[in-house]
Amino acid sequence: KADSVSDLPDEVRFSFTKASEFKFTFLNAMVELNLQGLSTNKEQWKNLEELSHIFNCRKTKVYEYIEKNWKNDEFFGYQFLNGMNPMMINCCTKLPDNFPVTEDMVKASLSEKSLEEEMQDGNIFLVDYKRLQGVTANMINGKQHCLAAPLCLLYMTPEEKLMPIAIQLKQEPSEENPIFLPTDSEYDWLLAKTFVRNADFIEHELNSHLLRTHLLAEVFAVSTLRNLPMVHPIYKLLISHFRYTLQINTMARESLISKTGAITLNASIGGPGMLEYLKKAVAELTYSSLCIPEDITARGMDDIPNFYYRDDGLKLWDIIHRFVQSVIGRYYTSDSDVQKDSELQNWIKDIFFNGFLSNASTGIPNSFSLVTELVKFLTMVIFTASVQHAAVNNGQFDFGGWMPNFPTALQLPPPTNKGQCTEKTMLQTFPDINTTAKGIATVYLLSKPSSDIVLLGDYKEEHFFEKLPMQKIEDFKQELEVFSAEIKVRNQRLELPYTYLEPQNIESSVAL
Ligand SMILES: *[C@@H]1O[C@H](CO)[C@@H](O)[C@H](O)[C@H]1NC(C)=O
Ligand SMILES: *[C@@H]1O[C@H](CO)[C@@H](O)[C@H](O)[C@H]1NC(C)=O
Ligand SMILES: CC(=O)N[C@H]1CO[C@H](CO)[C@@H](O)[C@@H]1O
Ligand SMILES: [Fe+2]
Repeated sequence: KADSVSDLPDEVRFSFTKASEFKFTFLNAMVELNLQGLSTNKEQWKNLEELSHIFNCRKTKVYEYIEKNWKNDEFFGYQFLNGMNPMMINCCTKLPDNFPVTEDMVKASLSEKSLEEEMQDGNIFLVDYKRLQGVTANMINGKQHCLAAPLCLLYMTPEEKLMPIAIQLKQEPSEENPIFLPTDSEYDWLLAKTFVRNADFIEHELNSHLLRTHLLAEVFAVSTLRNLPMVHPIYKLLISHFRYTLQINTMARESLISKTGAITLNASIGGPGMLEYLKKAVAELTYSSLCIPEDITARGMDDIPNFYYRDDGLKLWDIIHRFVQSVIGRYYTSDSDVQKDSELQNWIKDIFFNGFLSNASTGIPNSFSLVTELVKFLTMVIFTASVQHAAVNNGQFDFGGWMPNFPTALQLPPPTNKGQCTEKTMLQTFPDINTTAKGIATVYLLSKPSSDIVLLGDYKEEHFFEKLPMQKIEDFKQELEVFSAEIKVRNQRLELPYTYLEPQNIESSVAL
């Protein structure tokens, strides 16, 4: 019910440091990035060297890597595992009926076996943006923009490279909806991949990032503030994981997704399309998809090699789970302690009714009867607010700063035939110069850490004072440190290190 930040209670507001550093002011970001000269330039890009040249400050190592490798199929595949949105890819054991890929089409991409055999062996993967079908695309700079709802098939080669092997840009198969292949002309294939990247941008920002971390953390935060007194052990355990969440979300509603917000106006999905899309995403939200061990298994992603989001995420889930279990075990010594705690029961009911609209099929409980259920739920809450948010938030500038890799908006419709696309088509499809600049400023702002950041495990505000939970917090920190060292060793052998889930890069709450 807070329309603006001033409606929020003092204790959940930003500190002075954070407030003065962080404003969703695009002007500031544009100035910082030296882009202000572009804000009224509604021309199209004439070539990509221009983009590379104009935007040349504050590039990160990953940014530079991507600028060099964005056209590369192997890197395109890599991003489904370790890019900004590791949530979309599934193992594919049977082609969907609306994606009629034939053996002939993919023969050149496979090693020896047939597509059918590779599917049986678990080497074929699918990314399906079907939620985008029928969603209204946005008007930007007075021009109607376009959205695809692509399907993309990938193959894990014996050399452990995940390669895209077929892309269909719309859901309904037809003559005007060809299946693009790596053997097509350079620009046919590149443009098909570009539509996938734009669809991924939308899925990422609105579903993986906004809905599944920011908005859920808000649900948990509000229920905690409404139902648990400060002396309650679960309040003490959780409250630091909600630091700044209500304010950042209120600001995001005002500046990014309100009627005049940057994403509403300047990304390819905005206005009515954003709500159409979010309704679908909410309807598909389930408890098990928020619990990484279950989510990975449900997607058939247990065994695929080089999936660092999974490796690090599962490890962190376990560390958090052990920590929660040890603290909660101190206060709830039997299941009946859980059943009798009416404040706790009201807490989960509020989450169920107001956060998940009383939809029992989501799997979200509306009461707790076992200590183990409680421990799992609290693990999910802490994981969502910290680890999951870090995975989808912190690399936004790394992966989205070089616009062609993560375009916020596209202005030509998906091609309906092959052999027509040239470099010019691609440049005409990309967003205008000032739309691009706004996009860069947005992803820059959204991944710029604040100087008063609190990291996972750093319970700076001391709510607990009993010996046992204090000790468990120390143990938790220790485990995170050990894990951090393991990741560093692993990363040394990677061409592109996966750093987003290194504990010293994980903020304890959704605060950005
Ligand atoms: C781009 O510049 C034009 C003026 O040339 C302006 O009308 C438009 O609002 C700008 N678009 C964006 C996305 O900033
Ligand atoms: C309830 O959740 C299930 C599982 O996610 C979903 O299939 C169903 O559409 C949802 N119902 C509503 C009314 O959103
Ligand atoms: C917040 C923001 O960047 N809004 C811009 C989005 O685009 C419109 C025009 O399409 C501009 O007027 C806004 O300034
Ligand atoms: Fe965020």
